[in-house]
Amino acid sequence: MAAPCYLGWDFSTQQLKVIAIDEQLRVIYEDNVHFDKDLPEFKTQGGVYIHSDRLSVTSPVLMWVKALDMILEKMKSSGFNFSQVRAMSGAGQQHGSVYWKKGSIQILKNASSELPLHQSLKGCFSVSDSPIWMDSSTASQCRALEKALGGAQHLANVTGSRAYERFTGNQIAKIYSQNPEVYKQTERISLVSSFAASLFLGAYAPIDYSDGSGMNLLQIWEKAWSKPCLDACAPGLEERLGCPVPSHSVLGPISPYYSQRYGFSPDCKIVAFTGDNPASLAGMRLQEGDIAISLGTSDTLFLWIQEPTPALEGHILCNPVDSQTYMALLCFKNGSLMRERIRDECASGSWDEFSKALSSTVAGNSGNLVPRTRILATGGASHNKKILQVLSDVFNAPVFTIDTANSACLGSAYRAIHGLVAERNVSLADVVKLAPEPRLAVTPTPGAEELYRPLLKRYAELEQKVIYNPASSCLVK
Ligand code: XUL
Repeated sequence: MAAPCYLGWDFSTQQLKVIAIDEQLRVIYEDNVHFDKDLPEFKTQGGVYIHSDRLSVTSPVLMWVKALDMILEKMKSSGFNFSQVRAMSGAGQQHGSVYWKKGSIQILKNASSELPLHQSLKGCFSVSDSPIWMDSSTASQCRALEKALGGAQHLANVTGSRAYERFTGNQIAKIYSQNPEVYKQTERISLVSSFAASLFLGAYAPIDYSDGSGMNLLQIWEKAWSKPCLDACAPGLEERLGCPVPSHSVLGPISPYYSQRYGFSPDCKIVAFTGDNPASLAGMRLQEGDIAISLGTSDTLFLWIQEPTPALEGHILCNPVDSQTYMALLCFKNGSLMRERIRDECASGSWDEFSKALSSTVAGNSGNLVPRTRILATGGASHNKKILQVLSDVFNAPVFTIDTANSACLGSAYRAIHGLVAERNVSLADVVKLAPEPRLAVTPTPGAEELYRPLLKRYAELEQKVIYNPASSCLVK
């Protein structure tokens, strides 16, 4: 019998990625489908459509299904042995939502293994273009939600965040108010993560606590939907969302579609999918006291936290690997776009020039933004040592990287293993003991601290200016 393996998926903004690991946690397979390049028929840019108001941003939901068909075919033609897969989990870009039309559950359940999935599912979505995390078109819904909950701080106390435009409750409220008929025809609303799990399960997958915390709808302490929030967004929302579940839940076996079409074992388990940032927390094996920084399409900073106090900035999410604790998250929406723009404008489009310019710039911003602790870096730009050096100087802490830049994918594969044993009180840390330790990449430049400290105040002022200047799209939190 072939050695068991575990799959981790990442339905991210620009591509679909997969990783397979063996029982020793070694990566034995990696693949991806790039939406713009491999599925040009959808005509996306960076995997998305930016609409004429410049605020609405969506992705075609069928593109995600077709990408799954394509990546599975790629795996099959490269001889990947699907029968080895014991369990899988996955990640999705956070906040995005998928609207299943009435009756779709039957189509999902009975999809013919003779056909690629996207052909069977093409009539299943009441909203063909899913709003995603880059959308910022729901300012009026945000104001209404905060008002209904007695203010921004009160909403944050309940759900972990004040109202944010990309958060799913506000997106649902917009769809309901603009097109109540479409909402009425919708029997189920999934997050990108639970939508992806549904494709494998052949049934509607529940939303997990951790990704569910990015909706402005979940009471993060009680881990149940907040009735006042649901009522403020749209009628009949609770039945359209289903019950949220712990992130480590085993949702069931894989749908027969995959056994018949690709040769998966009918026993292969689907562990709840979660958001990409929560999955990265698992992939980076974050411990209390560590700070993780992910340099991707968005730049995010997150930490494991025991007793959070929700504030008006940033987000508190349920922890994806330990239901008793939380994770704090800060998100800067235009991370890689900003870096690419600076590279193009100031470094003739070359990363080498960009790195040279960085290293010739005198360090200057000793943060003390955070206590000195390990920083773990991941995401595309974490390959660039000069960028890591700036991080190390700003935070005045050593920066470590892990072997893969795909921490959400790897974390999903770890979570697949964890899901099989979590009920026996085995922690994720126990499961991933064998994984290679993060590697020290850079340490702070001596003297950097004194240089950076005075810049903090100026940075905060500039940040406020940019955030409150609607004409600027440089930095949007
Ligand atoms: C987090 C956020 C982004 C997306 C990117 O709040 O909006 O990091 O998860 O996929």
